[in-house]
Amino acid sequence: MTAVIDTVATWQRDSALIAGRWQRCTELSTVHDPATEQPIGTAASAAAADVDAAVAGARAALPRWSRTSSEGRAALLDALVEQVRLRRDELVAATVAEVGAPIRVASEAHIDLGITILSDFADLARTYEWQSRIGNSVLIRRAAGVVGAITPWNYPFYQLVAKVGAALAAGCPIVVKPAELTPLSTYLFADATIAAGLPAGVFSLVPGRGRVVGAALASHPGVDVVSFTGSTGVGRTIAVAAAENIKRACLELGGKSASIVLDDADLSEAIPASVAAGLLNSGQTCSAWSRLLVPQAKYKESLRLAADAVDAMTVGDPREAATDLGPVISADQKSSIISMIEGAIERGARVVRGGPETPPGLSRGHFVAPTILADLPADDPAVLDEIFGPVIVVLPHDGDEHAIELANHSEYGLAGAVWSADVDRAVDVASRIDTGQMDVNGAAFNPRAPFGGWKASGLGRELGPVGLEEFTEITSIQL
Ligand code: TXE
Repeated sequence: MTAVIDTVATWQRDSALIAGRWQRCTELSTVHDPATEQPIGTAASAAAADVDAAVAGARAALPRWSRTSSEGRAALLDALVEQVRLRRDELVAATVAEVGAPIRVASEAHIDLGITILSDFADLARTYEWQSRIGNSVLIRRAAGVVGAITPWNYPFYQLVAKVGAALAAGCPIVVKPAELTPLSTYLFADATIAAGLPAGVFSLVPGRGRVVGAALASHPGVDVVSFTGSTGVGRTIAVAAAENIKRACLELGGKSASIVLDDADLSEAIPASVAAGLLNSGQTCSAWSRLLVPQAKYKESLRLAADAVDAMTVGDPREAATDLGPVISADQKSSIISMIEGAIERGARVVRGGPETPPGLSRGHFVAPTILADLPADDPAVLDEIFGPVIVVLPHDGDEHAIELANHSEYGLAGAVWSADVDRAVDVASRIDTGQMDVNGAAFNPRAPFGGWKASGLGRELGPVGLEEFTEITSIQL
């Protein structure tokens, strides 16, 4: 694996992909490696006029692409999957370099999972029932138009393919703006779209600043659906811009998901698995289980197991195969995480592991120690606010009803977990949490299960048929 990384030089890109052609941009931005703080590449920083041109190209592609048979779209998606697979190692290397994700996490959770999702959309394009009947009506699902996608830096490739796969399967051309901090994997994906023979304008890439390119895309009258993953604050401004143009906004926003351990659960399984999931990608995962709710009678034992799980983790160079946790994305992100940890300590938190100090030997790079906080009241900001770093707060509960109450005491509702020896009991608890997804006893990821949030976690769903439908409109024809 290390050899793959070593072969990669810097990535120098200066263009936007507009209407099937690379067009040079005058302004560039530098991409840095969060583990070394060194520059690793260059990306274009496009202007609002580039968004106009990309949207025009996408609109020109719409009539043909939306009327291409679903089999034809599926075949092109298959070709795209193949081209992405050819670039798999370079995509992993780019993800390690631009996100700071450890190579194992970059391989499995970013790239291989992303490829699974993309190939699932190829299958779905083939098998989805585009027509259904209700009484004397035929309901036809049709492409909703041009999609504008704005992606974040935490899982740049995964978020990209979740949007692109659904849009292309639905027959929608898509214009993508990746996060400024992590555009490199999206450039590699753009190369794959060209090699796969996607028609001009079906996929466009306009890298640049959120307030310039992202804002222009969100408010563009030529965009029919905006699909955004990022902060709740920016999501709100995008929803307003979309509403002004009466267009749909699909928003995947923040989270503060709870892993609920019931009193009959196997702690030795539930606690390490919850800690691993909560800290995955340095906790920069919207669905991270950043709250761990454990039985009051087993609070002490749970904290000990959580501490053991952290002690078993290796924090450091993401290029090393043994590394579990890399840096966080930026100096800004690090200082926001540290100040949230410090605030919690000032308010009386017990630091079970980690804390605000930089881990020894890791002063270069944006490293934050994996942190477990305990003894905080249920209303503490560290319990309620998304920290988006490697920090888990542990709270004791007095039983199932109290655990449900605590889990639902959040402005967010994206994901979560329940652990119990009794699956029916776990499902009953899971079905009472106001959240888009719940996993029972560490269940496997399902690429067809709708993913998305309640409350401030967003609007709409991604993945599978429900995700595809976000990019469709219905025409009902009465016979
Ligand atoms: O996100 P932003 P930031 C949360 C997490 C994190 C916080 C801040 O809590 O600590 O957000 O991260 C683009 N119009 N999440 O500031 O700004 C931007 O260029 C249109 C959770 O980096 O929301 C990027 O492409 N677009 C999350 C994208 O929005 C705009 C993932 C996300 O950046 C824009 C990331 C504007 N006015 C952060 N301003 C998740 N749900 O997974 C910025 N952007």
